[in-house]
Amino acid sequence: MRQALEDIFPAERVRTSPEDLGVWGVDWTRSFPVAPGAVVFPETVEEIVAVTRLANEAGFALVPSGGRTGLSGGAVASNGEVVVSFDRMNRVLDFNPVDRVVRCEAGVVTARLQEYAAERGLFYPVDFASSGSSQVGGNIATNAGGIKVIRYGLTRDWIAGLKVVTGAGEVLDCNNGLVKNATGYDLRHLFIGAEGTLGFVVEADIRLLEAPPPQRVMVLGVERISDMLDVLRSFQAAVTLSAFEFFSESALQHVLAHRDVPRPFASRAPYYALLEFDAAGEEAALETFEATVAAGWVGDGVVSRSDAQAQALWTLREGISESIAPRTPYKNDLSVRISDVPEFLDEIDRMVGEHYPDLEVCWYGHIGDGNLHLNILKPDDLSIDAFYERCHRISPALFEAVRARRGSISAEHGVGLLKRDFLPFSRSPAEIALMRSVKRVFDPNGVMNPGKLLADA
Ligand code: 2HG
Ligand code: ZN
Repeated sequence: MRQALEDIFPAERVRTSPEDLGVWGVDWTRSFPVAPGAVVFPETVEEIVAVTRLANEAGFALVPSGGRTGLSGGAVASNGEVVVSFDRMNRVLDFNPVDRVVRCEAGVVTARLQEYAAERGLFYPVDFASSGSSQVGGNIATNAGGIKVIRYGLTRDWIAGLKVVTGAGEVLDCNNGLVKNATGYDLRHLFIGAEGTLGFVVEADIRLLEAPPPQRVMVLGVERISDMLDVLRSFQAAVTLSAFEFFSESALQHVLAHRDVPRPFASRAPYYALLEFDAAGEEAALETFEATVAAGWVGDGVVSRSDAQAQALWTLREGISESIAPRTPYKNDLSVRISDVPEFLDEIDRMVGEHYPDLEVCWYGHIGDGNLHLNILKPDDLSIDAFYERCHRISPALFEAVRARRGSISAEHGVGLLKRDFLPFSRSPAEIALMRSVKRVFDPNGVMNPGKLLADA
């Protein structure tokens, strides 16, 4: 295989050392075997076409690899696959200020795209804690969401065009940055969220928008989760929200132990809401805060007085995932309709409490989008395998509760390997059969990220 790969790539861009395979063969998950056959670093679309054709002829599999910040194993190579890293395809190719569209290669790091926009007085609004490492190709492959979805939507909403290489090695230019295009099936949207199972996203046309006005961040202590939506509704009526997030006291304690940031205020609450809104609405926000206190929904609160304080408040939310990572959590990324969130959260919280009274549960997430991250933390004296085995016993009941509310078993992290066997809880047999048929159209020999999203047929 190495020889055939070296016919396409210079030797230094084909790596097979155990150290390199260990780095590029895995994402932020830690529960899957890591065993790629090689890692290659293309620099051109032609090289990606060539390696895809080779995979079809020689019968090996390919795993597309971006910033490897995924949490569902979508970029893990466990079976001798060739990992195709986009680390060297990280150029911004073009920017048109009239269209406000930037064309970039898939390996551009999300934070770099955000900076590129800011340098032009514009804004790329998709944002999350891992934006300093994640790449736009990976964001597109998972239709990444993050912390500003309530105002700006998902990655999908900002993609004006895609260049892809299909699993058969064909290059497609989908939508070409157009605003309007009524010419039939929009193949671009099939590749967004496909987790690399149909082909490679190699370039993207990404829309930017005008820079937002100054923002304020507010953190509120909320006594009952059932009051969270009343708080959301009150603020939605008063200010223009850019974010409405939540976290539990237990999640907060991990960030405080891990990062050099203070508590938002002295008093404790079981839950906290974090809001970001246009600064012009500050007075209205303070009045709304008083009203939510008077209603008994909110105990205490704080509003940012400086950018540094806003950042420190955001750290309380964005720092959670990293601060609990050493406890190798059993992770879930669930969504239900926003109106169903309080009952759903109560139901799951009760279920977890009954089954695992001895385990620590951290709740946080994008509650304003109906997206909850449930993390159960491993006790130090339990092995990782024994812990996951214990947690997985509850997965069917958990996902049954999701199905009962017609929710999603993966709101934003993707299905990958982690949620693959549970896909039928969110998608019908007819849908899954159609997804398989779509995969066969674009990837007839099944070389693209096999075993991810859909179990091998
Ligand atoms: C977040 O919202 C990320 O912080 C990570 O989606 C969630 O670690 C998680 O479960
Ligand atoms: Zn999230």
